[in-house]
Amino acid sequence: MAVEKTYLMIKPDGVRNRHIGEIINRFERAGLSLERLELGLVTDEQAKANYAEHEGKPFYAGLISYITSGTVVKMVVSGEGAVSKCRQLMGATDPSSAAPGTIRGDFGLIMDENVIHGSDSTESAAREIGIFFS
Ligand code: D4T
Repeated sequence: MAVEKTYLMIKPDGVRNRHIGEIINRFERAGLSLERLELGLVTDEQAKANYAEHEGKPFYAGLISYITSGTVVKMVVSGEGAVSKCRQLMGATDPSSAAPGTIRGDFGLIMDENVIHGSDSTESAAREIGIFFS
């Protein structure tokens, strides 16, 4: 499998609930490497660029205000098959259907605040790394 880079972001609820260490530990234990790591806020511009595909949907405004509401952890992680490996570790988008043992299954409660974001393809990863680490 090819070595890939992916963009991950611990969302405001994950930071507020003090899950940063545990989440990063899971990626490292899975054999992935941290390439970039930054604590900070997401600007309105970055949020809109990252979630452009959801513009116009009923949950869009809430999504933008939520992701810009507090400190996040921005990360670039690399490793063999990093994109799909990270999505597996994260679990389903909706925490109520995410499997136990996944990050969202263990730490998430509701869809609107689902702990972590991860790129869904190598193309999205390149785009998102450009948005958050330009
Ligand atoms: P992200 O992009 O945050 O990693 O999530 P996913 O890739 O797993 O899921 P997504 O793009 O479909 O959703 C983005 C973000 O919007 C929230 N959301 C989503 C929501 O609040 N209501 C909804 O109905 C959907 C589909 C949760 C994640």
